[in-house]
Amino acid sequence: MITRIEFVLSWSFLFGSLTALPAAETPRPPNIIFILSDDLAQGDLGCYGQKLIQTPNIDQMAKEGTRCTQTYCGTSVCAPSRASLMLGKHTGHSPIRANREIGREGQMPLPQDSFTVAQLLKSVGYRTACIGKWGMGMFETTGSPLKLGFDHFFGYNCQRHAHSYFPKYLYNDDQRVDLPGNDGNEKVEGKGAIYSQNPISEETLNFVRSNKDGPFFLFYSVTLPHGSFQIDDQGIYKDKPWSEEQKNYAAMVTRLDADVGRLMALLKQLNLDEKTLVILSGDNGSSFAPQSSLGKLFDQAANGMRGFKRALYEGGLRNAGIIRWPGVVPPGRVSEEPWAFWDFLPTCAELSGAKIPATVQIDGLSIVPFLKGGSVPKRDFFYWELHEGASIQAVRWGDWKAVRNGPSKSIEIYDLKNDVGETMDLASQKPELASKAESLMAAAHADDSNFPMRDKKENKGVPLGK
Ligand SMILES: [Ca+2]
Repeated sequence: MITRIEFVLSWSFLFGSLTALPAAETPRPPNIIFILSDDLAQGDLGCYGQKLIQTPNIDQMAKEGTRCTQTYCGTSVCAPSRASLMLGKHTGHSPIRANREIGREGQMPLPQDSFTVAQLLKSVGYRTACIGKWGMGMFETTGSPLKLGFDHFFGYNCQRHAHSYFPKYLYNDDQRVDLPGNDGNEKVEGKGAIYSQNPISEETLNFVRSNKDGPFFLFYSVTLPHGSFQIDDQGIYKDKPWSEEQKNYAAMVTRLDADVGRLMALLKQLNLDEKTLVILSGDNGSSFAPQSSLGKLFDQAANGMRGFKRALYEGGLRNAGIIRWPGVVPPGRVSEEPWAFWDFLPTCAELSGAKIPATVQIDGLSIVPFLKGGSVPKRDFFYWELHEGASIQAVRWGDWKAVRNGPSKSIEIYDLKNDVGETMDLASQKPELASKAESLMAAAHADDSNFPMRDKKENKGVPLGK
């Protein structure tokens, strides 16, 4: 009879170095941080060409990782864009396809059968937190972040509440935390003792510190630089010959940058750099038009894209996309390959080994090979819709892009390869592409009685800061 020792010895003799390896370790899945900045435009950041606003920490993050020029948000306003990120669905399938106020505080909630990226990661042992702004359902509704996979919440639940950076209260989980000395004024004149980003940024650092042994998922849904354009300290912009609004906006972006820097420094300090995937993006395009006073000063036309927040032209949809994970994501890469928010959930599934339940339908594809230096997955199309005024739709396949600004409007066709500014509508020259776009839109759009297709008004964008 062979003894265990003899067996190991003979195995060792046969396979030599194989048995010299230590017992196989299960690789630990990475920590995942998604920094989602509210209304941050590509053109706000130095690494995308901004000259006047200082963003040294985010620029450094881009140098250490991959900077994407074609990261697409869910759609071009807050709540539906975030829902797409959380659910892995494009807005033809997502249950939230517009910003919808519900009652005095809160927005239309995610429904009970939602399956979020937080639920996915929690299912394999991640600690999860949403810190900043939620906007997809108050705590008593089915859309509460605490019912949808987040162990911890801190910040604003309601989008409208988040218009003030000196709010009278924030939420710690579902409990109100009063902020004495704040006026809660949503106008630019708002004042107070506690700038909301101070406790919010502290909370992100505390969450990382307390979960350093990981794995953790932090959805850092930072409200900066969304309007109202309020800041506690104009810093290096104080003496610039600019309007108060211009100084405040620049200072808000630089404040966002400083807090990203503090978070990156903490990851380094805790030795978590190589264990943590960090993605930074905006939730929709710039909140102001290139021809506005902010747009002119900060040259938001420099990227050549048409449109901004609330439109489905590229300026409303392409966001900053900076991906950092030392040792895995190649440093210094700039990529034009497109990917979209609905890819985040399946990407997290592949990274964590978590299983997406068979009953959950998603539209995204894992971009893990792209993170590691390869290409984005091949796909048939990207699709967006939005129901703020008219029901508007857009679809991209290859380098072709189609926009329809209302169900009875004609389809516009653009060649993104040669016309990123979407200036030349080719629909009359290429009717076969308009037909193709129409069939793709019809295939991607599932009817939802909450968001009937309607021709209400032209999409004109929104006033500053709204
Ligand atoms: Ca937004």
